[in-house]
Order: sequence, then structure tokens, then C-alpha cells
Amino acid sequence: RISDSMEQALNDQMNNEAAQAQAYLALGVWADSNNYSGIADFFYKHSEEERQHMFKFLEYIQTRGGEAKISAIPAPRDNPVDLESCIEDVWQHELDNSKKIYALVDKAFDERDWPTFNFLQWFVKEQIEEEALIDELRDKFALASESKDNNANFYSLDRDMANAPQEA
Ligand code: OFO
Repeated sequence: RISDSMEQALNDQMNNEAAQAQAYLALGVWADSNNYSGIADFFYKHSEEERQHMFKFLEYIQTRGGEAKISAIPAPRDNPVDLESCIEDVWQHELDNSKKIYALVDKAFDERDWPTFNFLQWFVKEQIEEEALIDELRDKFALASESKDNNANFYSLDRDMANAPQEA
């Protein structure tokens, strides 16, 4: 069975994943309201991914003799002021999330809790993908911003994002 403090830490991360799902939903609504419907679609799909991450934690906690505690989800951050800060906001979310996953890996290692250590490796790999995915979006944004005809470039960027894969 997982330790009490591991149960708490995994529950905290389960809640973080739920908060990530809400954050992507909120940014999707912001993007849609600002005529970036392709980026909105991408964020809505990503919100589903975060919900699946939440569920992976839920199932793991239940399987290892703990109890998943469904609690209130903190409200998402304020709306971004523009597309650049929207993308930077997402980037920051993923970096923060990677740090939280690594802290859990450290904890599993310290407790010599190998099943949890092993379970978390999926998330370590997933964060590599997610960071690469959002970094790619940052690069595309930087490229689109370079030209004089920003509007046409942002239009193409938005259209591409509607069909962009969820894995880098
Ligand atoms: Fe965006 O990541 Fe969940 O874990």
C-alpha cells in the first residue's frame, strides 16, 4: 500500500491535473472569443488529455489501497492580454507541472516506493512530449510574428493548430 503522505501527494497531483484541464478550457474559451478558433480547438482537445491524466492518478491511488479525494478545483488564472501571453501562460503551466511530477518522482525514490516510481515514469515521458509540443507552438508564434503581414501569418498559424497533433 502507498504511504499516507504518498496518498496525499498523489491526490494533490490528481487535483493539479484537474486544474490543468480547467486552465486549458479557460484558455480555449479566451482563444475562441478572440477569433483564434483553431487554437481554441487545440486547447479543448488538450483539456481532455489533462482530464485523462487526472483519471490515471485516480485509478492508481485506488489500486494501491489509497482513496482518491475529489476536491474543489482552483479557478484558472486571469485571461491573457494577447496571444503571446496566452502561449507563454500555457508554457509556464507545463513547466510547473513537470516540476511537480519530478518532485513526486523524488518522493517515490526517497520512500523506495517502486510501484509509484514506475507509475510516474509515464508522466515523466508525457511531460517531455508536452513541453516539446508547446515549445513548437512558441516557435511557430515567433516565426509568424517576424513578418510584416502578421495577420495573415496568425491566420495560418491558427488554422494549422486546429489539426495539430496532441503529441510532439
Ligand atoms: Fe500537461 O500534463 Fe498533465 O501531466
